[in-house]
Amino acid sequence: MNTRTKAFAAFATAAALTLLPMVAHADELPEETVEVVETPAEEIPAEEAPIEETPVEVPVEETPEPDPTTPEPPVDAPAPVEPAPVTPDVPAPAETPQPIIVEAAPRVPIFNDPCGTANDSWADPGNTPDAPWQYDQTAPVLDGNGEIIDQGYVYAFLPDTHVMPNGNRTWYPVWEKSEYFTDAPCPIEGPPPAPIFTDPCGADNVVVTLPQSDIWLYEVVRDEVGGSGQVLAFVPEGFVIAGQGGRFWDPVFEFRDSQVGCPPAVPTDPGGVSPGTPTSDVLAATGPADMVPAGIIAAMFLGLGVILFTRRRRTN
Ligand SMILES: [Ca+2]
Ligand SMILES: [Ca+2]
Repeated sequence: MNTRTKAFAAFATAAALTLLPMVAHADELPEETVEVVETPAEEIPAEEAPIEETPVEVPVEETPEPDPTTPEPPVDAPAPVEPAPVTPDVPAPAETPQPIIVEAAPRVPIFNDPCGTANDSWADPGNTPDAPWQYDQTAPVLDGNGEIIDQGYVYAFLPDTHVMPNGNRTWYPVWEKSEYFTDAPCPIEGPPPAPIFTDPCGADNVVVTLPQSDIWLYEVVRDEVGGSGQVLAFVPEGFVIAGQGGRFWDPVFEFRDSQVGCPPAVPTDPGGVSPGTPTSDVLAATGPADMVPAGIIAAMFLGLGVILFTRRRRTN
């Protein structure tokens, strides 16, 4: 037996001597001494067992370059879109320039007020460029008969580019035209031309002939009975009769029918003149003055007849 073998044999003997008593009293060990405490795997903190991640390489798919010679695939046409309602173009709001403030008052219009009312007028007084006042008037106010009861007024206003300091563009107060148009009547000298009256035979038939005049107006007023009446002469509105005042001439022109009857109508007889019917105005006259010449003529004819008869008797 060599040295190594002798050593191994000595180690084995010593070990056997140590383990034999333990094996002999193995059933005498308390059970709790051999209990194995198992630790649940899930209770092990993850950090106690870090897992080293291994990077995974993801292959990148390269996009092939388009071939210019290859025609592009057709693109699907987009779905029809419902047309939006057409709305008028609304221009973008432009910047509104600030109006120019006008502190100068407008000028007073020029009122032209001749006598009467027909030619009354007013004129724009004009303005300087830095105060471009404009002028207008309101319509006259009429009553139910169309007569002017209010001349209205004239007012001044500014264009949109200008404004008064108070923000208004219309000037107040306005110019009342009734204060400037006096309506002073124009005087007319009298007397007016007189009308002509013609009174033919018969009742209530006076013929009135009115004169022609550029100023005077006439109105015929007849009585209901008697064939009488009046003619009024007057001047138009806006005029006055000088020296008298008013518009109606005094006195009025009166007329009265004479009521003289007409002579009996002469009956027409194409076969001749009926005996006893007057054939002339002379014979028809019945007054004493008209009777004298007729009697004289009759006497002359009678005398001439007697003379001729006497001479014929003598000559016979
Ligand atoms: Ca006037
Ligand atoms: Ca008459």
